[in-house]
Amino acid sequence: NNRNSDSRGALIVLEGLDRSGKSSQSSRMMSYLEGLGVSAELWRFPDRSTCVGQMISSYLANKSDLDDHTIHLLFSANRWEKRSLMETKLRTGTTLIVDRYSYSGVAFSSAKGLDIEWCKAPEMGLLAPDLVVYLNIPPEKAAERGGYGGERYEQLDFQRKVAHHYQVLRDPSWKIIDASLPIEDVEKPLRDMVLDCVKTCKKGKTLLNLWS
Ligand code: Z5A
Ligand code: MG
Repeated sequence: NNRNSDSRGALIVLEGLDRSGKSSQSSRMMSYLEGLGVSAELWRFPDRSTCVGQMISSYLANKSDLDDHTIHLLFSANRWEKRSLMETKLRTGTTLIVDRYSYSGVAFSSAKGLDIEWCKAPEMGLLAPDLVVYLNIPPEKAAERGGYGGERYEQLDFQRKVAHHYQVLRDPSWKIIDASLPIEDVEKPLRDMVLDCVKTCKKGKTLLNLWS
């Protein structure tokens, strides 16, 4: 492990619809980075291991009902409870590959009809990703993939709305990959984007806050 004290890790976020391949690509990325000797961890939101995460998990499994604003704030709180650990990891040189982040929070809640600015507000002050990769797939194609349909939100008409709201949220810095391609063809450009970002952060790119 040859990190030096002033080099930091990169905050890399994968976003995309249900079944776009975020989890598959995140874990493949971890093996790749490990092989290269890059210090990295795989994180995901929601983090279902915390108390807040358990409330979210029960909501997603349709075991509890919550007002749309309430669940939105819980998703946000679930990121806030990890913020300081996230900053420590990054500043001590660990790269974080994060499977869903604030963009999921805003895209899903605004797809339900909540005001987008209201949705963004509680995310302000969380750490801004150094790289956002959007795994782009038509909702119909994603729905054909395995395991679709178990949880709340896993319905085609709602996924179409979410896709639209991701487009509203998308900014020019996002990298877009065609996620309907075979796994290896998604992985290849993703590797290049990630390595490039890790390199830039190592050189001392400033860590910023989200939307503030
Ligand atoms: N949510 C929210 O509302 N607010 C928030 O703030 C946050 C989340 C953070 C739970 O998320 C829900 O919470 C989610 C958003 C909402 N609801 N929805 N929809 P989650 O992350 O726990 O679960 P998920 O993202 O819904 O779904 P997922 O199943 O984890 O999708 P994925 O990670 O993108 O896909 P995958 O597991 O890698 O792949 C799915 C399948 O496709 C699997 O069988 C793979 O083998 C296959 N696959 C993957 N890539 C390919 C390619 N390239 N070709 C063919 N087949 C492939
Ligand atoms: Mg997943």
